[in-house]
Amino acid sequence: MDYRLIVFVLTEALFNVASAQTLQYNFVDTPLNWTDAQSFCRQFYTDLATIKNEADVSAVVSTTSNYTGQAWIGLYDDLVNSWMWSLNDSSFYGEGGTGFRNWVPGQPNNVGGQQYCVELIDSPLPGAWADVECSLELPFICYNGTISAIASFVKVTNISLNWTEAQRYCRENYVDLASIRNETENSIITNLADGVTVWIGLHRDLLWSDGSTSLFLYWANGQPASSGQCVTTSFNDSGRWFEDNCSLSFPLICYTEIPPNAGSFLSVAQAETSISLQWNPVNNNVSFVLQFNGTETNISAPDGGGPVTQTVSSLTAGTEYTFTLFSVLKNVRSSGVTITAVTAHPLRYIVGLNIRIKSASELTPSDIDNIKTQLIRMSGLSPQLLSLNFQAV
Ligand SMILES: [Ca+2]
Repeated sequence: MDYRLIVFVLTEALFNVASAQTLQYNFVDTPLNWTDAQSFCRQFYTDLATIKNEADVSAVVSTTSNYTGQAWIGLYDDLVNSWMWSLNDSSFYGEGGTGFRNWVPGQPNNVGGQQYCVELIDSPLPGAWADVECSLELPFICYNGTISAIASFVKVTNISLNWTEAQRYCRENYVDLASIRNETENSIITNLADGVTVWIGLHRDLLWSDGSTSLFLYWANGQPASSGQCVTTSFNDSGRWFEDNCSLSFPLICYTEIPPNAGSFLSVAQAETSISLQWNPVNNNVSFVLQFNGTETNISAPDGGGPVTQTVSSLTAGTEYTFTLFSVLKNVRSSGVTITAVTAHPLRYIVGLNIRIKSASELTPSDIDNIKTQLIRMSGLSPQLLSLNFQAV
């Protein structure tokens, strides 16, 4: 058990390092509204900045040294499309089953900028829904599995919990907080609540422009404060975040994804004038640049995956060459991986010598070494004698 814990922690640390190295942030000093900023980043980089940890915050802050205002990042608040159910089980919902809504007219309205959870109210419209702060303490309805295709729900009214605690309670004691797929289930739960306002499983998170699901948040003091549905990073507040009106114009932070290096880059064959190289694409990368002797060659991986093989020819025999291979994604290169390989030495001479050995006994290793030394001296060969064969005559 201890081992597992250590392995997990190490893996997490390694992953963070890796993720910090695969994003490169770029400060764009052209004020745009958030939507145009998103389009700009998607056209010229990968997307508006996603920030997943404090190392990313530091990397963003260090993109410019002479700007002290705010700049758009990829985080935004979508009041319509970001609602999701606590119970994540596609077989439960079927086609369209996650889309049922029964909002009170005018809701969701995100008053105060922090209404991320949903209550089912008792009045004035019994069974209608409203978005409220998740920190409210309310009774709640749990889902307790499906029997003969009928969902079963349990009312918990003897305790009032905030939404997150209610979710944990339902998951520990039943299945999850209640999901509502249609009018019928909404009526069942409204009757079960019996005049009490209760939590249901609907909630939402802020969204990242690139679809990342990071839960890391780095709000400035007093934020979020319903001051807008798009998010800036503030260069004079250690990179902390502010909600701002999406139509305001700010500079922007884009990021570029740096592709991973190819794996297992090695030389698989060496002839006198050619060297064959092989590597494995990582993350479905198909474009590579091979650099050697001051030249660069663009290489596309063949369809169907598997290792890529490239033979470099017109080389000089017996010579060491250095090869650097880059993966390329959207014109951005990986850090590169370098190997050296030597072309085959030419076969220069074959020497045959007849030596009479005056001994009937078997040769010892030291006898053989003596013979090698004498051969080298007699023939003028360099001391790279690879094999020695004896033949009785
Ligand atoms: Ca509300």
